[in-house]
Amino acid sequence: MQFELMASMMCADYGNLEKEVKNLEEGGIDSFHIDIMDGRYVPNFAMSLNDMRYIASATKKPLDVHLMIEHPNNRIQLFLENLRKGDTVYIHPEAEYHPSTTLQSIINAGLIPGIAVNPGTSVETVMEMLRIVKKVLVMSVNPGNAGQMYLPYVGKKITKLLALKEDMDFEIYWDGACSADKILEYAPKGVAGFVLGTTLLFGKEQPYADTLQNIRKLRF
Ligand code: S6P
Ligand code: MG
Repeated sequence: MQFELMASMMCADYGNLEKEVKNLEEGGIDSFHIDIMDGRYVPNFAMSLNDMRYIASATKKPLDVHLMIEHPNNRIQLFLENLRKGDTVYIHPEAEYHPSTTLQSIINAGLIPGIAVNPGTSVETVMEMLRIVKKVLVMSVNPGNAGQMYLPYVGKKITKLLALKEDMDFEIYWDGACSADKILEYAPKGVAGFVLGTTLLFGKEQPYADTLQNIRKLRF
């Protein structure tokens, strides 16, 4: 079964970031998920521009940049100019007056445009944007923190999005409290990738390579 695994780098050990990137890369991670926060759109500060720049310099794997900031269009160039073809930038539509303008800036920079959909945001609210983006990051926890509980009502939204993805030409990604049983349930249904944080990947006794291999060996 084909699916992507992304490492949520806000959960990494910042005392050993170079080693963390290397171990994840050697362990077979597909991309690095970068949670950028401004303390306003979400009640936390996680990663910022310099963290993203460092990880971009430390790996050739794609970056998956999740902007949890108010009015990203005001500062989007700072991020775009430090990214490469094949990297993705997600915005939260609620954080922007004109999200389609911001998505166009991402497209114009040659990057992959995405939206992040909060647990309380309906598919109907973002319907027109589904025509513009290539990726939809479904938040199965409220944005802002790692280590939260999965919100089960998000499952119905994923079912709705799965029914639309072929016609509207986008892929669905999972972000928040991702466990092996979620991958077992949703990869066969067509969810293209999963962000791995404290639930499955970080802060465990197990080396990243073993965890990632065990996920790839899941019996669907
Ligand atoms: C949350 C953020 C996520 C988390 C990730 C952590 O605001 O967008 O990317 O870092 O979900 O995973 P976990 O398994 O600790 O919930
Ligand atoms: Mg995220």
